[in-house]
Amino acid sequence: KEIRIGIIGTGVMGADHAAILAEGVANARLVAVQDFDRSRAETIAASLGVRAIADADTLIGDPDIDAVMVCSPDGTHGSLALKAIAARKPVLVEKPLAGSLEDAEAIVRAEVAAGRRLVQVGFMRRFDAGYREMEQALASGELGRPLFLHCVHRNAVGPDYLTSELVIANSAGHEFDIARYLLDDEITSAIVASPPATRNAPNRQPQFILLQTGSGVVVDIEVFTDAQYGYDVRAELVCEDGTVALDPSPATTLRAKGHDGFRTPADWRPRFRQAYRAQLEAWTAGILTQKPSGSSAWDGHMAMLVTKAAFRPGRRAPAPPLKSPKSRPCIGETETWRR
Ligand code: ISE
Repeated sequence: KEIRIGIIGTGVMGADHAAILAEGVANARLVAVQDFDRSRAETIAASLGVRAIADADTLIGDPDIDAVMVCSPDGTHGSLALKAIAARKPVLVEKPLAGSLEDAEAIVRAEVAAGRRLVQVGFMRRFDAGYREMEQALASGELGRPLFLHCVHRNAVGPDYLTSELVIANSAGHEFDIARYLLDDEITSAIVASPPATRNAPNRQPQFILLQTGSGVVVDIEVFTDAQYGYDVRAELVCEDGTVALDPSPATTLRAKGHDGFRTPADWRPRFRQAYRAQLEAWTAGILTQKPSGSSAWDGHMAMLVTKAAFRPGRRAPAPPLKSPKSRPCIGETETWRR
């Protein structure tokens, strides 16, 4: 059986997912795209030989579409995910899950009411080979108990609309999710310190976030969306008996024009290409086997809850401990969230 997929939003990520699907993903076929910019959708549809659909509601309701990807602007994610749940269609929502925490909670509740997992959130790092190896190293027990997770997340240049708050909500959400995943633990506190805005991006400050998990692991995250030189994601997990870190270097070294090293990509797409593909494969396999993997609605909601705790105008005050997920209504209590 083949899952027929429709993509809502053909901007940077929608177009990237469409290209990966067009290259071929097992048991998946892109059949339609939609964008508020109709001509953009039509151009992509024509180049890939799929249908262009005029509006998102029609795409969700289309009987010839089995599953939906939501790649439209962040503020539209929540309502579209709710519509997909109402139509009982599996939906892969780009992060963040919704434009507000309230909307994210509504999605978790709607999914509970629907009685089955329909939502996956596009936190693709869970499918990155490097993070997977970190996970396996920790699981092997050879490193002992985790103590610190050091993270660096740098973009070359952030988009104009990015505010200090969005630096956390839009970028650091990846670290919140991967920290919860790797450590298999909830985040219980968050504080933030920020240096002044840089001359390259006067409208927003870089952010340094310090988290602690329920079992006491300390997670620090530098998020710098205007680092100029390129895309750079690092992580090192320090444990009792050793550490495991993502290896930043690609397979080759480039020597030219006075430099000896490797190129950094301009954005995240080449760095996480393998992860995006693996995420799509896992999503379609999960639909077919009815055993979903990847970030759930609950995970998407938790990333937003941590964002809220981390970002407060006064900044340095420690956040109140977040409520344990076990005490919240959550389909995670009755289902297995993890692979
Ligand atoms: C973007 O949405 C991503 O998903 C990237 O991985 C991240 O590096 C970037 O900061 C986000 O804006």
